[in-house]
This record gives sequence, structure tokens and C-alpha cells, in this order.
Amino acid sequence: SAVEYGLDAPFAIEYHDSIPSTNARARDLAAEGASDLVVLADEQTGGRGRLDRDWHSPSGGVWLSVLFRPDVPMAHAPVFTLAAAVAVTRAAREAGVEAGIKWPNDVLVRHGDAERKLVGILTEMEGEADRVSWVVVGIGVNANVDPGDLPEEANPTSLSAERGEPVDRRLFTQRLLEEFDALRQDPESVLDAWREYATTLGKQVRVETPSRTIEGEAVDIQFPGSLVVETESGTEIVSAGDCEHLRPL
Ligand code: BTX
Repeated sequence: SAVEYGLDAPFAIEYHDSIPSTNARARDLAAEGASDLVVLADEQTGGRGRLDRDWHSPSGGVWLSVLFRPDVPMAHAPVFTLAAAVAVTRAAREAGVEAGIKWPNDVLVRHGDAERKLVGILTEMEGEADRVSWVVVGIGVNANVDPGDLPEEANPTSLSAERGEPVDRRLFTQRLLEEFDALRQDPESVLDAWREYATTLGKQVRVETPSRTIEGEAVDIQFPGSLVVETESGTEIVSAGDCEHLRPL
């Protein structure tokens, strides 16, 4: 419970020392009719990323999923991924780590030319086109984790590695959930907040989607979270869910 974890959070908390995946657990709870709760774990044994990729989740991280039932059409749900990125970026900055957001769902720390991955976000949902039934926003934060225990090719980092000392996970999680709770109730404010922390805008990028590759300058994002790319042949809008890879050129 929230009390056991010592959190004064805007959501009920179901805490696990170890669980396969907090997103899978939150989906099961959604199927049982639950809402406005957070599944939180110290370790995941079967953490999932986008496109069925693995998410490594050793003990010491903040692996959590927020389940809620917003009154929005399905097409608006990507805004909650952006809201999560803003919330976790603010909480990281309060913990002394200068994080930034790479569209669509990465929170990174820049070291010279290299960007190291601190956070992954996976949003899942179910419902009808005109109204979602539930949304699960999964947020994986490498908190007090040794980046050496994470896949090297992802160029990972962690809050503890950036700070040189562990972070107070209780306080960090509380700030993250407070920020997320405020943003989810005010989706219109999310884009402006997101632009403040964006590392992608103003850059030449290559975006790969299942059907095409788009190259050009990432000039802006638009509701509910699509990237606007200025290419040689005109303006292209890429939806967040379509992005398989985004690389700087
Ligand atoms: P993604 O598809 O953008 O990123 C997945 C890729 O990131 C992997 O293929 C791997 O290269 C790299 N990677 C794996 N683990 C880590 C890590 N700990 N740190 C940095 N890089 C890593 C991102 O997907 C979405 C991740 C969501 C994770 C949360 S945790 C709580 C919830 N439960 C769950 O199963 N997933 C979500």
C-alpha cells in the first residue's frame, strides 16, 4: 500500500519486491475494473519495452505502472506518454540530474555528444475509438541501478550513477506521481511543458516507421504527441506510436 511504501501519493499503491511486469499486473487489474492505482516494484523479471523489446529491471530501480480511466478518445492517449516523460524529467531534475526528453518516449542525460538512456515509458490502452476504457502508463526509471548491469548497446545511465550517490526513491516516486497526476488532468498543458525539456526539436533526424523513413528537421510536436518534420518534399507528421527509431543525422 501507499502507507507501507511511505508515500503520500495521489494514487493507491500496490507494491511488489519482485514481479514479472508492473504493466502486465496493471492490465490484469484493469480487467478486474480497478482504476487510479499504481503498481510499483523493486525488481521486474519480465519487464517489457515497446514493440515487445525487453526492459531490464534489476533491483534498485523505480518500475511502476499507473492505471487510470481518462475521459478521452483513443487517439488522445499518446499525450499521457508525453506527460509521463515531463513528470519523470522534473523529478529527475529535482534530484539533481539534468534529464531531457527525446521524442517520443525516452528520457536521457547528455554527456558531450552522447545521450544516455535513463528512463523508458510504455503506454498501453483499451477501449472504443471515441473513449478509452483504461490507460496503463508504464515508467521504468534506472534509479539506484549500476548501468553496468544494463544492456550496453542502449547506452544506459541511472540516477545514482549521475549523482554519484543513491537517490531517495520514496521522495523521487512521490514527486513523479504528483507531477503526473497534475499533468494527466490538464492534457492541454503537457505539450508546452514537454517542449521545455525536448532534446529533439531543431535537429536533423531520421525517423523510421513500419511503412517509411522520414528525414528532415524536427521542428515541433503537436497534439496528442506527434512529431512535425520539415523534409525536402514538405511537412510530415509522425505519430508517436509509429516511431520505431529516431536518430540524429
Ligand atoms: P523501448 O522499446 O523504447 O526501449 C527498449 C530498449 O531499451 C531495449 O531493446 C534495450 O536496448 C534498452 N534497454 C532495456 N532495458 C534498459 C534499461 N533498464 N535502461 C536503458 N535501456 C534499456 C522503453 O521501451 C519502454 C520501457 C518501459 C518499462 C516500464 S518499467 C514498468 C513497466 N513495466 C513493464 O514491463 N514495462 C514498463
